[in-house]
Amino acid sequence: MGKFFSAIVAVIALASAGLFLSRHWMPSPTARHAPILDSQLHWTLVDAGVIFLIAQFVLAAFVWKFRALPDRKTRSFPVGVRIAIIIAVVFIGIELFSAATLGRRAWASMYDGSASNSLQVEAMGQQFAYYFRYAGADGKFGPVHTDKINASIGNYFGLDRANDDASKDDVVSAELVLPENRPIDLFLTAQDVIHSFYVRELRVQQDMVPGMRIPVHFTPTKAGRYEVVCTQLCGLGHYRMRAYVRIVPETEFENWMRAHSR
Ligand SMILES: [Cu+2]
Repeated sequence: MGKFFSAIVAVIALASAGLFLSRHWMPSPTARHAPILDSQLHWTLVDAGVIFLIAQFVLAAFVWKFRALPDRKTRSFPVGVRIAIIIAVVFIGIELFSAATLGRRAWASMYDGSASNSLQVEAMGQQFAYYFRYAGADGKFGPVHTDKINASIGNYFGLDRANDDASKDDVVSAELVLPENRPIDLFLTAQDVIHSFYVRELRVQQDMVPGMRIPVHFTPTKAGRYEVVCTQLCGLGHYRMRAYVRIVPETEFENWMRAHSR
């Protein structure tokens, strides 16, 4: 029986590794920072995968070698704890080292400083939809008045267009339209509970937190229509919380903006 369990452990470990290697799990990227993020993800999985396989094979070997036999007695292994601690410290050290080198670069590619020619857009999550806001011709977002938020009249951001000059030309849309090859500063917030903004192709995944305005920076590189999904369980309608981001050539973006300006 011990030999059988040992073989099962090894087979499950190999099958899981095989499943991981059998295909490329992410869709092809459409943002400039994607290669660095993909390489970070790749090495994290390789690292975790190698440790996983070693641990499973050691487990299988122990089950094989020390399985119960009629004349076998239980023995203690006094230095075992010390060896386990050394192994844990080495592995945690490797993880921290990769986070401080590769991981820091990947993080910086999305969160460090914005470009001077960037387009600024706000994204707001609410149960269970996304809304996006552009500053309009004046380049200024109008102030938000939370008491004026009213979905029934389409005032998702709580704007006071009658009294705030900067709000007058703000463009609000349920679809996120972005120009190709231009740096984007996307400011994420939420109205009610924590949501998230995830676009697989853009390699952008960031929580949207009520009361916070979290910036992410990226440059879309390939025109197309991609799904934005919420990856934080945010209520009963979470499964249907999604929007689309449409990446278009610069001139098409300008036309769209003109058509939606007020
Ligand atoms: Cu949500």
